[in-house]
Amino acid sequence: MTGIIPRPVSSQVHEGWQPLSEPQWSTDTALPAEGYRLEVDDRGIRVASADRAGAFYAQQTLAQLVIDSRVPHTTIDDYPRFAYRGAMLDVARHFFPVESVKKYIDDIALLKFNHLHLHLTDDQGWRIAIDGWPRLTEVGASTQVGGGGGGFYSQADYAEIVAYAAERFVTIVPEIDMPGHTNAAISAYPELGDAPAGPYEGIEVGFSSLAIRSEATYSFIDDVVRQLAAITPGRYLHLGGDESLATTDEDFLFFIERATGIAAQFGKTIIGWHEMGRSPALPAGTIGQYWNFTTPEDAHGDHTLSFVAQGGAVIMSPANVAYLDMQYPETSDFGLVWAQGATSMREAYEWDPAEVIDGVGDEQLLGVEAPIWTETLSTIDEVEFMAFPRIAAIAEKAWSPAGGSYSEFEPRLIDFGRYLDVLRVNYYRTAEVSWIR
Ligand code: TNX
Repeated sequence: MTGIIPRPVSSQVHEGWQPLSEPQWSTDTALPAEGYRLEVDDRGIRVASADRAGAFYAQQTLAQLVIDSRVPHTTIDDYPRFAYRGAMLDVARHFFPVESVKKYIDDIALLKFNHLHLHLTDDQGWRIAIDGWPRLTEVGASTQVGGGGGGFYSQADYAEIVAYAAERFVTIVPEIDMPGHTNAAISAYPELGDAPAGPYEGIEVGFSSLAIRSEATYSFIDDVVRQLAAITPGRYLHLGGDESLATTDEDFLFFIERATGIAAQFGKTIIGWHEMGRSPALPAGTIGQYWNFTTPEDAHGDHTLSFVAQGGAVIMSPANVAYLDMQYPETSDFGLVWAQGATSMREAYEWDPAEVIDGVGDEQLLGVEAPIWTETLSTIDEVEFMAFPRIAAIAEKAWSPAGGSYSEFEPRLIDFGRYLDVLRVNYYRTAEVSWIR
């Protein structure tokens, strides 16, 4: 068992230690995509992988094995369970400058995540410049939760983030949330909305809707999605679709068919929050992102199965275990508790993505994603504080084989804490973990 945190534990026996030296790299196309073999013995350090991502992950593992410039003798065969291993950062509720996003990319790359989903728009802010729609940034980007100004990315900023991520084998997945969560866009261009909107800096959800029966809405979506597709080399575009409580059912279905139809023309695979699966008219292959609980309530499971029935797959983000903005069990100054209360380290670890929804097993799963929403988080330090260490549990769900045990995971977590200390990544020293061994 290697796991997402590879540091050796006492149950593993090592014959010896090697001084850290330049590994010998080789390509072995028989190895799985993104996988690697790392061997350390008397002869030195050898890495084989089928692709460059695998070599990068071997390097991440190796860095975590080093103690006092030495590496334990070991053989590690490692490869991912899922192709899509995501983290999500909400840059709409609070704006995070480019440098902060880069820091988070570094952070998630430690855990072999390969996608960063950027939640770019919401009621409280519009964060990406769109040519021809200057008020989106002049007005729509000027707000955030609690006030204090907002911010946005120019398309050049966005390209810089995309390039930085690519160097770490992370693909950016941009999200424009619609038809709800659109107050910022409507405050910039009132004709886009069903009701007039002013700036909003609170944390309620579900009160805004684009004007569903107006053609202007669809020219807007066409412009936004075309420009975003052009600056996004990755395969996916996320179109939201969650919590559209201010849109009637009939309008929602009409809207989803139109909006996804527009986006599909730009050659991207669409991702939507699982409510989008209410529509029976999704472009083939559309991916559903499930956010309800590990025991699905009401029709949430059925809406998710609808993506599978329409030729797509599922990304698992059950809020009660994978939402990193949920509080830890001891009180913390940050975070929310709506998803069945606080989430312990153990709870974040003890679930299986293939056992959440009947009919959504490994075959139907594209992967797993750990979102962090930022209503209560305004700096990257605070984001790290909530995300780490629980994000390591979700990374392990995404990367490692099913069936790991928490008692085996916890000692590795303690080692990981030391590694985070060295790298100056902030994390919450939850009392559940005995950080000093
Ligand atoms: C739910 S579940 C949201 C977000 C909030 C988050 C806070 C879902 C797709 N959306 O709008 O920020 O809860 O935890």
